Amino acid sequence: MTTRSVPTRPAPSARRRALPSVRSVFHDALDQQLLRRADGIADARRSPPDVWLRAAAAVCMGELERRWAATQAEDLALLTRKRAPARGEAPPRRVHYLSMEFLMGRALGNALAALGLDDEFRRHLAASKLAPADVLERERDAALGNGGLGRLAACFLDSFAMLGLPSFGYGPRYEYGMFAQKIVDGCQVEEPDDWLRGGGSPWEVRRPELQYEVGFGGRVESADGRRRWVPAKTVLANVYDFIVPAPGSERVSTLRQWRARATGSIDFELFCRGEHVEAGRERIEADILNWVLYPDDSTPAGRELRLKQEHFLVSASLQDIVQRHLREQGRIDNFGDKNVIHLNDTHPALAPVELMRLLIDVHGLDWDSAWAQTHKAISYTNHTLLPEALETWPVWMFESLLPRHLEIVYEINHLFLDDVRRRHPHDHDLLRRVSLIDESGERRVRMAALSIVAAHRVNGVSQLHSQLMVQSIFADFAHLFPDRFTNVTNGVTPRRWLMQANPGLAALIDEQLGATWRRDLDRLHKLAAHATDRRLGRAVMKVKRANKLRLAALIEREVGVRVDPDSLFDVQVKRVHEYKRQLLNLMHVIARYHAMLADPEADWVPRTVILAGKAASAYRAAKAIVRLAHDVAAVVNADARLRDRLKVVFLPNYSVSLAEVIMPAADLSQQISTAGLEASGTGNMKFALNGALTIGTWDGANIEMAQAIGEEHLFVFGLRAEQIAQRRTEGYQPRAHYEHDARLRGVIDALLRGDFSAGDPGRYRSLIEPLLDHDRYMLMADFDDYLRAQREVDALYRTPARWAEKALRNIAGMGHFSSDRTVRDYVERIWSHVP
Ligand code: 26Q
Repeated sequence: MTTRSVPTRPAPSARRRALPSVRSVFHDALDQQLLRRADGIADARRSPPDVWLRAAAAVCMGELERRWAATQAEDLALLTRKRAPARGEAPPRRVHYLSMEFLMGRALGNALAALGLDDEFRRHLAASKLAPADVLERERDAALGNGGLGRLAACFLDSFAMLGLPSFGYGPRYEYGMFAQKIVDGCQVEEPDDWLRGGGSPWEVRRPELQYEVGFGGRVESADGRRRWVPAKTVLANVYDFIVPAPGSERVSTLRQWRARATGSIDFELFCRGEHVEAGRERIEADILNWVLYPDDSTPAGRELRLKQEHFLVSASLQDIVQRHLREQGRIDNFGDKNVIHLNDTHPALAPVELMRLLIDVHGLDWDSAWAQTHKAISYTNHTLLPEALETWPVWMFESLLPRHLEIVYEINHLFLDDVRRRHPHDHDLLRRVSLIDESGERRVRMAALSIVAAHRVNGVSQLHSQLMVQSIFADFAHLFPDRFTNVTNGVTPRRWLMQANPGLAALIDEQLGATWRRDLDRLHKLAAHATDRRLGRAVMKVKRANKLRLAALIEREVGVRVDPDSLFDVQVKRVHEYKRQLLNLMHVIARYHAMLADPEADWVPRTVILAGKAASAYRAAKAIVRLAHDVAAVVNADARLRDRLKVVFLPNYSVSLAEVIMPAADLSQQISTAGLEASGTGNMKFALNGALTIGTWDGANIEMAQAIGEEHLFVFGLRAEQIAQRRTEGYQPRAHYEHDARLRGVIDALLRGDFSAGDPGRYRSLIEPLLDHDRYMLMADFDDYLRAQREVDALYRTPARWAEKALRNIAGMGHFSSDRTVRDYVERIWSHVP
């Protein structure tokens, strides 16, 4: 076993280059764009901020492309150098991060900061009487992801650039990203997110010289003892690169996105017969692959189009990787020594199968050599323990779409099960449980089993999650391959989530510590020594108040509710899912409402409860929760007896850019999932990094945050994962909580009576009644302790100096949760490891 490292430092020559040319070009490019606007018809339709946006992006692109070429040249030199590695030094590998999702958000702010052009930009705009935000906010989010998993991939690209890691991200170029959420009469309505309209993204670099064919369907032939796939249909895969820079690094990282195109043109004969739609069928079929990002409702629909999309991503990416490898190395038999292929969940789990097919059928390796290279290259991250969320595909569908791939899956399974049988000769049930084919009903291919067998490393995303993973869903595999499983706790990029989103706080930290924390987030720990400094505490709260004013203005603009910036901003923003328990949050709001009405003269701490998040379109309970948030808000916000001391706001269309405004303005961060179910969470990190205090369960990364910050500086409540499991085995009876707790009874009765149903009493029956019988996510069990923790929150908020001290301790503890650290951990524990 050898340990090899992936280099993560930019070459010194790259660091020295300065940027005078960019600055001078800046002015000219802007002027040109503005002139064209005056003259041109197309540009006349754009507003000045839109013109500035395109102009600034164009200027950045010039420099980004230069850096991209330099980065590629350096990587090439590094990966092809002839010199043998010195003792202890390791041969380099390139990391390929395959993901169906990259939730990038906006790019201009990041690019300007990374290229050191933000001051210049501000000065130019000032002359036109514009603020940077006027322009930055015109950019549409690239929302090609659902939530945490997709945003994590985007944070990793940022850290790849920062660390100078030779790498490529690979993803699909969806024409419609995460749907836009509209609220109509309190209900979520989904609208397509046409993010490319009006001229497309200014950040894409089309690379026409690269093009691959991706096959579907057909049959498998044998010739000269070799198997050969003859697809029934092929589509072309075209490349759109997205370049990601980082401040203080000349190195950039790349997101390579694939777009499907028809191989042929229209069927002219059909066209001439007037059958226009039929004539264009091939083009439309190819196009459909690019249309939409599938929503995560944690119950994969198993739709054929999704499998096609996954295969399209994987096949195009692997052809690109193999071709680059051959160009650089001139041989295929060292593929796994030079390349990492990382699977972001099982969505790209066809990668090992496609790689085997390419190595054997196309490049002539024998099975064993191909498998050795594949196993060296593949690693896999799991992001969920919910068994119903594990991806499987019906064998018949797999076979009709990917016949050769199914043969390879069968052969991998055959060899794997032979090995298991040898090691556990009498355990027939074990074979059934670990088989890559689920034979319990309709035969299905298990993508997680495939990923584990193929990968040399499998990781979870927080300590608890990684531990539960090997004890629960993957227990059999962990016994078979004890060394394969590891943990890498998630992180977030401090560039976007602190420096860019909260420049006021960043400047304050600079004043206190100097600027070195910007390159090494661990240095934030030095703030702890100043946590009781009253002046600093006041300064932190002053920045917070300015951020709250900004959010308050946004709230008034978006939903027409006026909120008190001096109230406690209590925030829960994330995908809406039952296990995340937005309903528990609303139950607290109702209990508080009842308590305030019962004692209106008491000295209540004013609160603004802010929620945002999307529900998957087919997920009825989640949609009901969104509606309930609106119904509760309508009642509470209109009740004059509260004298504005409680407000509830649901902000529609949660997105990366909305998060950038919300996170810096939060006082309280709600991270209240049922313990054991939130793999990690990353919103929790963004909040704490911005000085919010967490009210949370002992779950996911909350635990490690509590350990880093000091448990006494968070509001921890609720059953722990092992207690949850114990309750379930004992026979959990939620109704007993209802019977014993008058406040809980008050809340449930009010919901069932229709107090929050606008004259439609049955509206929430199907959401609430199950709480009394099964309460799968144990809201009833945690309700009392949640209210206790909420009282502690109120008590602390009454003493601003103590609150500020804790806010500082939270920030100080967050150094560990930079995605730079996460990526270093991946390099060390996973990507440097060659079995
Ligand atoms: C699968 C098949 C078909 C259609 C959709 C999907 C699908 C898509 C997205 C399934 C799951 C997802 C997304 C999962 C996700 O975001 N998980 C989150 O990952 C974060 C990063 O590791 C964690 O912090 C969160 O705890 C976890 O919920």
